[in-house]
Amino acid sequence: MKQKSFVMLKPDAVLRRLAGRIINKFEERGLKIIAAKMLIIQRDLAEQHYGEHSEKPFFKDLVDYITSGPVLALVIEGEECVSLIRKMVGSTNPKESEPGTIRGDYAIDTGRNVIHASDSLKSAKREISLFFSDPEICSYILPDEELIYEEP
Ligand code: IDP
Ligand code: MG
Repeated sequence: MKQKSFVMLKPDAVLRRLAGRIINKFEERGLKIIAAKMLIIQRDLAEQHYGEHSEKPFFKDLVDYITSGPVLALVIEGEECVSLIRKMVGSTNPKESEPGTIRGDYAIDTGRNVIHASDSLKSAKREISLFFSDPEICSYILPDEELIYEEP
């Protein structure tokens, strides 16, 4: 089933000039970028986005981190892409991420783990609507979809 996921390159990824390399991994996999936006997240949006963690001891540090510089927010589309992208991203703690995953290649500390990706279809819908309006999401067909999918 075709799904949309919310992906965000965190400030460390942008400041370390890793955005191109990370986006490249999604494109090479065959996934489709259907929205993109660079922004400096305001505190209230960060607190909403990470609302499920509001009682955790790391919450303030997490909000400080995510608001510390520009992020690149993306909506990515593809078959079963929510779980597929989570696998590409790797474990929350990059020390446990496999090499070849994004965190396994580019990160060491949990508090500087370079990327966010939705953990379920429900989270994806909520997160996409926090960051993007409907007209900002582009619906289009890639010319080579039959080379990626048996039944595009
Ligand atoms: P996820 O990003 O892999 O979905 P979550 O558990 O949803 O991981 O946590 C959200 C973010 O909060 C993580 O990506 C990481 O930046 C930060 N975080 C999670 N656990 C810790 C921690 O124990 N210490 C510091 N930061 C943490
Ligand atoms: Mg999460």
